[in-house]
Amino acid sequence: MTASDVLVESLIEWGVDVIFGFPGDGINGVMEALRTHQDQIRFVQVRHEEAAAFMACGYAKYTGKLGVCLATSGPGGIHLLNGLYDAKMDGQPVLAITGMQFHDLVGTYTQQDVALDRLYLDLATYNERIMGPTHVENVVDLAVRTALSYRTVSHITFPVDFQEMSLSKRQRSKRNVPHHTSHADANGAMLAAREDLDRAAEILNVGKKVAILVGRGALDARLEVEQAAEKLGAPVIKALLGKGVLPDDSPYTTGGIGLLGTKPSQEALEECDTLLMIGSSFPYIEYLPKPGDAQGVQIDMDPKRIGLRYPVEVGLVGDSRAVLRELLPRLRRKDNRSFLEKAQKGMKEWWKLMEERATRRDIPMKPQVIAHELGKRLRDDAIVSCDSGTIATWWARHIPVRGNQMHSLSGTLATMANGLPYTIAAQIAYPDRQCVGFVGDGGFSMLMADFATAVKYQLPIKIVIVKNGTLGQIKWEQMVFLGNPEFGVELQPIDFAAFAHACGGAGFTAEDPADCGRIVEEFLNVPGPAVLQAVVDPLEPPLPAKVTADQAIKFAESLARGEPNRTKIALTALSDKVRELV
Ligand SMILES: Cc1cc2nc3c(=O)[nH]c(=O)nc-3n(C[C@H](O)[C@H](O)[C@H](O)COP(=O)(O)OP(=O)(O)OC[C@H]3O[C@@H](n4cnc5c(N)ncnc54)[C@H](O)[C@@H]3O)c2cc1C
Ligand SMILES: Cc1ncc(C[n+]2csc(CCOP(=O)(O)OP(=O)(O)O)c2C)c(N)n1
Ligand SMILES: [Mg+2]
Repeated sequence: MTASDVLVESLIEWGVDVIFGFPGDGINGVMEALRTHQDQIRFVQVRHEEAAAFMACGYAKYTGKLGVCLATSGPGGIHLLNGLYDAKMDGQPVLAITGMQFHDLVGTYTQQDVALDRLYLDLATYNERIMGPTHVENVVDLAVRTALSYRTVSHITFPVDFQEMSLSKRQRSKRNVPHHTSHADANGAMLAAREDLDRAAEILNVGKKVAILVGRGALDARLEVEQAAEKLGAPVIKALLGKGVLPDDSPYTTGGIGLLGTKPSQEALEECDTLLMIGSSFPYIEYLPKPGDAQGVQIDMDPKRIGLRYPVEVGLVGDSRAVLRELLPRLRRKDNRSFLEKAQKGMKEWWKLMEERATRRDIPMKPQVIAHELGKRLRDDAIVSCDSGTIATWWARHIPVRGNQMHSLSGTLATMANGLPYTIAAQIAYPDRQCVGFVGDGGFSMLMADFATAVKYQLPIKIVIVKNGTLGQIKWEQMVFLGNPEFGVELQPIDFAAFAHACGGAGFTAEDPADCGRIVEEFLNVPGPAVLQAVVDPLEPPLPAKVTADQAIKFAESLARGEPNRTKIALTALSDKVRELV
């Protein structure tokens, strides 16, 4: 038995059945153990290690289980970094396994001699270098347990000569008793103190206009959130990673908040006298009530995060569902429903506005049209992964959550390029669910080679690429936040449908709103992996629900200072809401 066998068998005992990675001479000992255990653990070979790390993160997000990725020494381990930071910042349990040079050549300027454990110091909560074959078992157990219990990233780096060393050849140190660690599950049952629950209930019962802000920490508490909203007559505002907490046809939710949020969400937060935050670290604090304007209660599993974004009166530490179950019997049903009713009325108008924007017949097609045509055709079990860009706005607003769909993107890191790998990971975790990516032309092209991975493993993923020929989000930021003309954002066009064909998948193109729905239908029903490029108007601005005077002034300045597309933008944007302000 080799040290790598110990590693792989420990992972199998922890219930790991898939590893995303890319081989190399620094990790070939582990590759051999994966080869000999392939009936119990699947190795998914990617085309770029960054994609493997995103896949591990997406896998963790959609299953709640540990995601595992693997890379060789030096460059391989370096490539993993962005995806691993995505996992760390969105609180996902991921284990990274990397190779290292021969243990007695480390630190000698030998080839690929990168001290990955030192490189990962800021990243990994558990971060160890294997010191010999008998070290493996202890290190793997603690790495896995740390990632799972702290919902974070662990890293093991493994000198290549140790990887293939036989256990019997190596003497165990005197104090290392064999098999002294364990894989026993240990799910924390942290629950808020009774007096804190009583105080929280008091605040919520007194409040006249209670707003609830939910995030990804409430994804498993849909029923309890609904019950709290019903009792408190409170609109439920969803931070982006909490998009799936309530379906968008729930009478309680006002949808998203922030730049890509809804007007009723913003108004509810502006007007509430009491705020209940459940499993959210929503970072745009300018959208929260002004400190002191509302009484605050916060439920969060992580005690460090209580009072992080809003000065709450009471913090309830624990799992959202467990805490809400304790809190609900303490809440009285409010007779006055006017705050919720106002939000519901606002949402009727909001959905009407969204429908108007998404059913326009202009050519070039508006990006909202493709989101809308896709959203209404998705199955109730769809898993939708988005990327960073203006696509996030179209997805947030025009792809409503239905049934038991799951939706995610890179939230706190807000990186591009995760959409495709997340979709691949979702399809591997759930072979029978509909797995769809909604990405930009910039983000997709960063890791597009991994579309071939979907073809290789016959994963019927569906990737919608919103092709606007530009890094749209940045273009608008240059104009609206800084008042500058766009610069450095144009993209050399790629025919993504032809690319999909070249990889062995199916490729579709939609350009005209008149047949967009039919093409989306055909695309979703094609059996294997497919790409649909939707050619859209690059000049459609992702407008905030309420445009501020400063944004409007900056926007006007950018046009005046020589924005190259100013005439066309004036025609597009000025015909829209911005005209009122510029
Ligand atoms: C292009 C782009 C634009 C964006 N624009 C917006 C925007 O306009 N609006 C927006 O909302 N977001 C936006 N985001 C995302 C944003 O950056 C944040 O990632 C997101 O708002 C955070 O959502 P969250 O609060 O659900 O998750 P997090 O910030 O990750 O917070 C989750 C919280 O839940 C806690 N938790 C976890 N599990 C549990 C549990 N079981 N029980 C209790 N607590 C738990 C965690 O400790 C954490 O405090 C954007 C992202 C991109 C890429
Ligand atoms: C790795 C990375 N690089 C740069 C950025 C900054 N950024 C955010 S959105 C964006 C543009 C995305 O362009 P595209 O994928 O085409 O989507 P669009 O905005 O056009 O819809 C950029 C460059 C980022 N978030 N991540
Ligand atoms: Mg783009």
